[in-house]
Amino acid sequence: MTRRPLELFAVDGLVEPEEAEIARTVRRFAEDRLRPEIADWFEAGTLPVRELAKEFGALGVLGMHLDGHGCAGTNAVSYGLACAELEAVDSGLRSFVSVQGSLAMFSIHRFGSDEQKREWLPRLAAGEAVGCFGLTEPDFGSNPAGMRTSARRDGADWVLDGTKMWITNGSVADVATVWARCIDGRDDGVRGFLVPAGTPGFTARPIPRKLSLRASVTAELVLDGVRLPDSARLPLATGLGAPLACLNEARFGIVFGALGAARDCLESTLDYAVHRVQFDRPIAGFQLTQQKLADMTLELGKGWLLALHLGRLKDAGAIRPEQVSLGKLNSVREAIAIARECRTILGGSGITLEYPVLRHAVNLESVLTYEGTSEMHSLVVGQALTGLGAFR
Ligand code: TGC
Ligand code: FAD
Repeated sequence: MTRRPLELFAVDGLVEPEEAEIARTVRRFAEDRLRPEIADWFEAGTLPVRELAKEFGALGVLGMHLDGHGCAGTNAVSYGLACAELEAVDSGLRSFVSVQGSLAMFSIHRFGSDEQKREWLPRLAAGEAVGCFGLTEPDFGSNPAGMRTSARRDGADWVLDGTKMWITNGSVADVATVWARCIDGRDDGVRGFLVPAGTPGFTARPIPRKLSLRASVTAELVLDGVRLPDSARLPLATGLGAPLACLNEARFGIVFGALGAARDCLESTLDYAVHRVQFDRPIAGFQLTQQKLADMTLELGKGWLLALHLGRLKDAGAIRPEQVSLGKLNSVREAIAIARECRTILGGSGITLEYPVLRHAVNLESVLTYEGTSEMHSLVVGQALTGLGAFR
């Protein structure tokens, strides 16, 4: 008889019944609807975004931690647990939900006008519209402060020029939150704009031949003289702090999400190890295998406890950005280590799509890089400890 690794940490007792019910509901959907398809989507390098968006909308996970405008209004822990259940199937699925809810919707919810909220949030929550979030540029990834995408005032309008790179959902989105540097002479601050798909001068090109996050759409956005009315500007977003505040939300989802991937690796590997026989014994019975299983269980459990703690801090309105960085750094680092170690236990079987482990491992390479690389999060923590910024 095997036990689920997280049972050893009695984590169920740390979750409220309502939170557990949300996690169970998302898990059922993930296992019944998404798990049977994911290897094919990954192999084909595709995701049926439009179809899934509506199903995620009906499930209530799009912008679930936001209030009003058709959003579910759950607490942060519930949102985190939902991210874990989705990422237990594939990081690309959690990525879709993160970008839609925590980046596109959050940017409108926090920084948008009432009119923008009314126009976009109910449709985005229902999955009738898809959103994306364009901050990164070809030459400015870790350092978005250097962005070149510009917003120039022309009469009552704005004209946007520039390129955004690696944008999740970019080529399927109905609306893009685009961050640009204002160049109207008096003001060089960063501003956010809502750019509807089909606006003249706005194009999106899918990035092909990805080896990671294959069940996710990633695109380059080009803005070539895109003319927008002032009503397309997010009125409350002034400065780089605005997009960075959105990132806190998505990074929080990853704190839980990456551990969902790690949990899936460990559970499937445990199951394999007790059935796989070598030298006339299940490989789970060898001490070296047990040491790997014990060490991975320890890191998964520690990460889960940290995630729950950060979730409680967030629900109390007391979480700081450097604490989110601690969580993202730990969860992704340990999840990747767990995925790679699990792969060794699976032997040759571990390199196929029959098992989720190598798929999770290569996905986690993207998760390690996006939403701030592990190096950036180390530097955020280093700055919080020393008071000295070491970015530049
Ligand atoms: P710095 O001078 O430190 O800050 C500028 C202003 O922003 C404020 N701030 C924050 N506010 C809220 N939350 C945070 N986490 C914040 N970090 C900084 C700060 O207080 C300041 O405000 P003010 O009022 O004084 O102006 O900025 P910096 O240029 O030194 O940069 C700091 C650094 C390196 C941490 C930041 O640039 C950074 O986080 N870089 C990483 C970039 C990143 O994470 N990009 C992610 C793009 S989106 C994405 O990857 C989506 S993937 C989604 C998916 O598919 O799941
Ligand atoms: P770089 O910033 O060039 O970094 C390269 C390496 O240099 C990294 O190891 C980095 O840590 C290191 N480095 C850089 N500066 C320093 C320093 N000061 N000290 C030490 N090391 C340093 N962006 C969006 O805006 N929206 C999205 O939806 C989105 N989705 C994405 C989806 C995928 C699949 C991927 C892969 C990326 C996505 N991104 C998105 C972009 C992502 O946020 C960036 O890739 C990330 O911020 C890193 O930027 P970069 O790739 O330009 O790497």
